[in-house]
This record gives sequence, structure tokens and C-alpha cells, in this order.
Amino acid sequence: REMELDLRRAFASSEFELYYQPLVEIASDKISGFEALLRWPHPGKGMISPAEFIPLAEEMGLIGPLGEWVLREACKEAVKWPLEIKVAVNLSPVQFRSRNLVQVVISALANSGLAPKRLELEITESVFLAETEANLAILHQLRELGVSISLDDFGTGYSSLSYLRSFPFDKIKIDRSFVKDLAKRSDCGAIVRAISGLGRSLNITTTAEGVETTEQLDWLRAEGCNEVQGFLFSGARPAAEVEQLLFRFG
Ligand code: G
Ligand code: G
Ligand code: MN
Ligand code: NA
Repeated sequence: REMELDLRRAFASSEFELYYQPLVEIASDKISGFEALLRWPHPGKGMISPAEFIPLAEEMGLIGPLGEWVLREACKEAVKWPLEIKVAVNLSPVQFRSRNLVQVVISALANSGLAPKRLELEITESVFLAETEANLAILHQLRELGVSISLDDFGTGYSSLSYLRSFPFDKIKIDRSFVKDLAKRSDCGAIVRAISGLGRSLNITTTAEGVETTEQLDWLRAEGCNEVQGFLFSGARPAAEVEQLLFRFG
């Protein structure tokens, strides 16, 4: 396929870039970290979304090397930031299959000099759909390194609650589909309120994704959600703009 060749070429010629989106702690109104989000500025087609090319990269076996590049690059960038600012990196379930994921994380931390506690790894529940035991073992090894583990896109899968019992996650990221209609739909409000409460009782940080309005932010603050991410503060921006974002919201 054409896009497959294009992806290989793009990887070989270092065409990918990492953008960074602020995570803002509600209590202090300050940036606590940035999520690294992959971008492909295609020479002919413009910016291509990871939603389009990550599934293909997973299929063709490129996600291993690409994911490794993302980890190394994110750690190298984060080490330039103030010490209290963390970096969050998305992991594909396919990266768990290669079995060297722990080594890759150790090496990215060692080469960059980033303290493990400043790295958050975001996984989705699809990590548990196959090879559950092996993947749980990897997650425990990662956590022993001192990095934290977040459950991403929470609420969109099949049986999310059971995953909270199978692993001591540090953070739950509430999917933006629930945040979107907070004010308009009482069921979304009830779901977000329930997840915040769950996080509080389980001592897990809750982050609401896709926060676009102050109305949503106020609602989330009142319900005890810990952190927000979304266009209200900023979308994902190039690494060079992190300093400015920290100046505005730091
Ligand atoms: O930022 P954006 O809306 O374009 O991201 C679309 C999707 O791509 C999201 O689900 C996000 O988690 C995923 N994504 C972005 N960057 C990475 C990455 O580096 N690795 C993996 N596995 N997924 C990513
Ligand atoms: O799946 P994950 O949560 O890792 O992906 C984050 C995705 O959400 C990215 O594609 C990013 O561009 C998108 N995003 C981030 N903030 C907002 C927002 O406030 N509104 C909307 N609609 N999308 C957002
Ligand atoms: Mn994410
Ligand atoms: Na998400």
C-alpha cells in the first residue's frame, strides 16, 4: 500500500514530530505536565493525524521503532523543563508484544537523565484484552522503575472497572466524550461525577480530557476532579512553545 511505503520513508527520514499538550492541576491552576502527541507533517499532504497512521504503524510492525523514538524524544525534551513538570507518553498495546518495552523505557530514562517519577505512561484497556498476565507483569516492572501508569480513554471500552482492580493505576484519564456534554446531558455529568468519586476512594488521580469551556472546568472542580487537559488551556503545541505555555499557565 502506498501509505505503508510513505510511513517507512517518513520514519527513515525523521519526518515525525512530537507536540505537547498541557495537563493542568485544577487546585493550583498550574501546568503539572505535558502529554506528548505524535504528529506527521507530511511533505505533500499536510499534517496527518496519529488516529490515521498509528493503526497502520501497528499493523506493519513500525510501532515498535516509532514508539521507541517517541519515548526517547519525549524524555530528552522533558529533561529541559522545570523539575516538577512531568511528561506523559502514549503506549500502543502492540508495544507490549515485543517484550523489550521495559528495556526501552530504562534506556530512554538513562540516556536522557530524566527522573523516572517524571515519566507517565498512558495505556488503554486494550492492553488487557490479550496476553493479560504477560502485560500485567510488564506493567508491574515498569512501575517498579518509578514511572507512573495512567489508564487512558477511560469509560470507552467494555469493562473498565475490572482493570482498576487488576492494576494499581496512578491516574485515570476520563475520555473526552463524557466531558463534551457535561452541561447538556445529565447522564454525562453523572458518569464523570462517579469516575471522580471512584478515583478519590481508590486514591487515583483523575484527569478530564477535552475540556474546552470554563463552565466545564468549574463543574469538574466542584466534583473534585484533579486535573484537566483540553483546548481551554491549549491544544498540542511544538516543543519550542512549551516554555511560553509554562509562562502563561505555570
Ligand atoms: O493528538 P491527537 O488527537 O491527534 O491523537 C489522536 C490519537 O493518537 C489519540 O488516541 C492519541 O492517544 C494517539 N497518539 C498520539 N500520539 C501517540 C503516540 O506517540 N503513541 C501512540 N501509541 N498513540 C499516540
Ligand atoms: O486518546 P488520547 O487522549 O491520548 O488523545 C488525545 C486527543 O484528544 C488528541 O487527538 C488531541 O488532539 C485531542 N484533544 C485534546 N484536547 C482536546 C479538546 O479540548 N477537544 C477536543 N475535541 N479534542 C482534544
Ligand atoms: Mn493519551
Ligand atoms: Na485519551
